[in-house]
Amino acid sequence: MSELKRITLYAAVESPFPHRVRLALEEAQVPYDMISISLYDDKPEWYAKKVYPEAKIPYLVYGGPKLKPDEAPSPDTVQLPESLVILEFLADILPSANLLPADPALRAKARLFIQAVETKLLAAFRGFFFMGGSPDILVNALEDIQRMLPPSEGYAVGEWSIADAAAVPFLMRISTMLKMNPPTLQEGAGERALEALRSPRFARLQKYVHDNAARPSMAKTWDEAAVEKLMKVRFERMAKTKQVPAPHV
Ligand SMILES: N[C@@H](CCC(=O)N[C@@H](CS)C(=O)NCC(=O)O)C(=O)O
Repeated sequence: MSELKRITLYAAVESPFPHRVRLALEEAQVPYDMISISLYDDKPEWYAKKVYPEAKIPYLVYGGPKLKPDEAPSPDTVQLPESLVILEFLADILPSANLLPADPALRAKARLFIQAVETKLLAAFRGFFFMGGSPDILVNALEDIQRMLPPSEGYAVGEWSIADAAAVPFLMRISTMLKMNPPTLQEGAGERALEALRSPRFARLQKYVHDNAARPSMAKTWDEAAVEKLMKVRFERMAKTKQVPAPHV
């Protein structure tokens, strides 16, 4: 394997998309520099100007020297947006970390799981939490995800993989956000969703989240207080302005 280059990740602790990438980096046990980007009103101007014109996170730079926060990465580095593309890139450059299984059938299964997360789970997450949709939207999507897990134990495709990195940042935030009972939800919707998720019907998904939460990669990357703080501000703003958020979270 060629020598590993420096990895720099632009991220924010509260956001699920960069959380995916951090989980994979921690699981691979490779060093990386993280440059924190404040989101929304506080987003630094230099980020769009010097780093990524769309100004979203995550953004990964592979190669080059250590970067100061407001410095432009060198053009001869690999620079990638999009959390799922970054996860695949990490699996490719870090083959010994087994971020994806070697078996083609299991790799395909991992990608199907990721696709279900990106389409069904994210749509339900937005529909329920941000657009005041019914609890069934969330419960049905979570049932779809649960159904794709191995029956009694193990991660999405057996051993831990980037399929788990894709899903678990959202699953962790769903529990946290339900406990907050956001003002954007329909009356009683939060309690109904929470009751369903805590019921035996979701025993397998509960075990899956618990097993992921117990991994050192989660301990190093999950900051529930930071997530709560940011989401509280966002929910209050949405409830006040009845603003439907852009298609990101
Ligand atoms: N599809 C992208 C979504 C990235 C995304 O929407 N990130 C949000 C934070 S969670 C963001 O940067 N929002 C700030 C903005 O759009 O101004 C991915 O998977 O990386």
